[in-house]
Amino acid sequence: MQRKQNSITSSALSMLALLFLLVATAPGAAREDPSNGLTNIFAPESTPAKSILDLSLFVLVITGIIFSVVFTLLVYSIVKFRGRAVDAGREPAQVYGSTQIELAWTIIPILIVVVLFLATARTIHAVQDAPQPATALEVTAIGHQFWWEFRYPRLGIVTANELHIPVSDAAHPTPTFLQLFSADTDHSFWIPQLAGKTDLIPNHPNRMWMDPHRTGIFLGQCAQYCGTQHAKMLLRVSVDGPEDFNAWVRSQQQPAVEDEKVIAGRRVFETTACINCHRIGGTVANGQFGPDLTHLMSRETIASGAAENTAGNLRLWIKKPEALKPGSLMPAMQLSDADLDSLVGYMESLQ
Ligand code: HEC
Ligand SMILES: [Cu+2]
Repeated sequence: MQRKQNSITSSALSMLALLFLLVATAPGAAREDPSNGLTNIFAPESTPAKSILDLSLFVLVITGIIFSVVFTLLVYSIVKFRGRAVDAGREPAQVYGSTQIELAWTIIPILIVVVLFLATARTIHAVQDAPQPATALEVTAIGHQFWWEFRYPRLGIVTANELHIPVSDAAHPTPTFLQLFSADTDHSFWIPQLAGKTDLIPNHPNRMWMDPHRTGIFLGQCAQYCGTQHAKMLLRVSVDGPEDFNAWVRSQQQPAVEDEKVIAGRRVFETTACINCHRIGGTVANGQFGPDLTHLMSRETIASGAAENTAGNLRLWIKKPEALKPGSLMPAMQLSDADLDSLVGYMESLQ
């Protein structure tokens, strides 16, 4: 009996230690460099992400206190009132009811729940009902199996997978407000350091916003299972300084570069099914099913972060999308090696 109680106590103690370790070590990861492929919910860089972290820490502290109080009382009772040899065969003292104690353990939990409810409601209101300032950038994000489409309606830009937004400081707030749509099934937009998760649901536009406080690359991931290649549906947000952002906008607004040297590749593109699925500004290619390729080479990755945007990967991708992303909705087109080479040359001219 004694041994059993000890083992219960020690396993409960080790759980407490584990919980403490988790909480204590997690912020240590905040120093990670975002470009190494990791992201971190404990290092918010934008107002909504910060409000969510603050609320979670507040809830964690309150529940942590409850846990410690209950746990201490539990250990105390187990030790103090354990069965002793001298008590064998005797019944313990019988205690019936205590109005004071009953009131205390009814009212205190109700108060705690009310406090948690109010704190949560306040954060939800601050995040969801934030007014959109006139200086805000508007972006429409559309989830596709298995890539992201980004449209900037006021700027006339369409791009894919890599979102560019301006940094926002207190003196010149330029938050980004996103409208979220889906072209097929449910997806979820989540950049942990910038904002909470928001789902993209067919026929049900959702909204979210973020105001990044520093420049850099922020990574995220589709957070709602949407099919075979859900895991290779990465999000890459480049938060640019005002000048970089304006330069990016100007270059994206240009039609595709026309280069005589790659005319052969362009002909292959325009005479195969590529144009049914892809748009290239200023050409006959006007497909909507796949990513806009007008400025393909301005992106660092292809296929939603599945591979780096290099000539070798582009060739492999066009030859056999399965090799980089099994289950992707781009078909292998069975092109000859010569056609492939000229096609890749054309793709590389799309600056
Ligand atoms: C049936 C429609 C379809 C056809 C035909 C098609 N593609 Fe695609 N393509 C897609 C889809 C869908 C994606 C996105 C795949 C993903 O990331 O899961 C894609 C992605 C790409 C990408 C990567 C773009 C990026 O930014 O990630 C390139 C490059 C590309 N296609 C080139 C081509 C070329 C060249 C052809 C013709 C030989 C072609 N595609 C034919 C549907 C198509
Ligand atoms: Cu998805």
